[in-house]
Amino acid sequence: MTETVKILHVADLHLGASAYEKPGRPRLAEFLAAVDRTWDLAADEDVDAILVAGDVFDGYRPDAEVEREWAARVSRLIDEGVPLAVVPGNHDAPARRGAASHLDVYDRLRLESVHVFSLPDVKTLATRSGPLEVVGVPWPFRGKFFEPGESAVPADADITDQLEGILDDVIMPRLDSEIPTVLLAHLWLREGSLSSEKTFAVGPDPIIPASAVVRDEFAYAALGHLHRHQELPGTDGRAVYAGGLSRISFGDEGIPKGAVVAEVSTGGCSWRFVELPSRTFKTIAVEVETAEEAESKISDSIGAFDPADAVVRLLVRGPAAVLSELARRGLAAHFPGAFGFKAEFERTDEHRAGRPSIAEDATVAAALEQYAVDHRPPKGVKKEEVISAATELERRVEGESGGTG
Ligand SMILES: [Mn+2]
Repeated sequence: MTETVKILHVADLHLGASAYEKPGRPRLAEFLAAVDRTWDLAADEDVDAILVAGDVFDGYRPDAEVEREWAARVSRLIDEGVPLAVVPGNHDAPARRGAASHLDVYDRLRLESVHVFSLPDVKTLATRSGPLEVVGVPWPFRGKFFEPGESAVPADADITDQLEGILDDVIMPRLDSEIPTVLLAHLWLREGSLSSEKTFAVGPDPIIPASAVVRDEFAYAALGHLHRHQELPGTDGRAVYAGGLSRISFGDEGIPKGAVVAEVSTGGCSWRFVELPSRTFKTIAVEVETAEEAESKISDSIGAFDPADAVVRLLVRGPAAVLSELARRGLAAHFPGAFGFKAEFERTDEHRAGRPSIAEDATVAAALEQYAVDHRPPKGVKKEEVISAATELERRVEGESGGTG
C-alpha cells in the first residue's frame, strides 16, 4: 500500500494589506489571527506539512512588524515539527529580473523544514508520514526568470511554452514515482474564475492554461492567486485554489475564506475546504425619490443585518439633489459599530451641464462628495483617498494659519 501524506494548503495571506484601515485600527492583527487559526487547524488535523501558495505579504516591501510576525509564525511550525513550503506570489517580489523576495531570506537560512521556491524547482519534504515531493512554481513575472524571447516582453504563450519546457526538461525527469508529488504554484490559470464579477483589463498578469502545469504525475495542485476558493474544471478535482484567508475588500464579499486539508498518495488525493472566520463585507443598495423617505428605506434594507465589525457599502440611487442632501447629512450613523463604511451615489436624473450643484459654503469634503455624484471619478482614482487627502490638506492649512508656530 502507498503512504498517505496529509497536507494543509493555504494561499493569499496578504499580510500588511491596509484596505479600510483607520488610524488606531490597523488590520494586521486580523490577518495574523487568520494565520494563527490556520496553524491551529493544521495542528487539530495533525497535518504532515503546510503549503502556502503565494502572496504571503501584501507588498514586496513588508513592514518590519509584518516580517517579524510572519517569522514568528514560521518559527511556530519549526517548533511543532511541521514542514512548510512557500512559493512567492506576485505581491511578494518585485518584477525586476534578479530581484529578491523577502521570502528568500528563509531559503538562505537553510532551515531544515522550511522550503521557499524562488525559481521553479522540486524539493522533497521530510514529513512524519514519509517524504513528499513538492514541485514549486512561483509567480512568472514576465521576463524575470524566463529568458526573454524575440520580443522584449514575452507574451502569455511564450511564458506558457517556457514553463512547460522547464517542467518537461528539468523537473519531471527528477520525480520519484514512489513518492506522492504535489504542485505548489502561484499562477493565474485560464480556467479559474475571479473573486469579483468585474473583468480585468489586459494587464501584466500572464494567464496560462491549466494543462501546461497540472500534470498527471501530480496527486494534487495547490494553487494561489485567485481569491475565490474553487476546484479547477477539467482537472479531475485535483487542482484547487485555496482562495485567500481573509476578506480584504468588496471583491471578497460573500466569498468563503479558509484552507484546504488534503490527503495525497501516489494513487491520488482527497480534499476538503475548511471555512475559517473572516470579516464581513456587505453591500446594501437602496433607491430613493426624496431625502425624507431615505431613512426608512435604508432601515428596511438593513433589515436584520448586524453591521458590527463589518465593512459596509451603501449604494444609493436617486436624483442628484436628493443624493447631495444625503451626502451632507452623512449616512454612517445607520451602521453603528461598523468597522468601515462608505456610501456610493448614483444619480437617476439627467445631468444638466453648467448647473453648479456645489454650495458656496461647502467644506472641501462635501464639495468632493458632490463632485463624485455629478461626475464619475477618473479610473484609478479612489474618492475616499482624494477626500481624505484634501481633508488633511485643509486641516494643515488651517493649522498653519491659526497655529502657534
Ligand atoms: Mn497574487
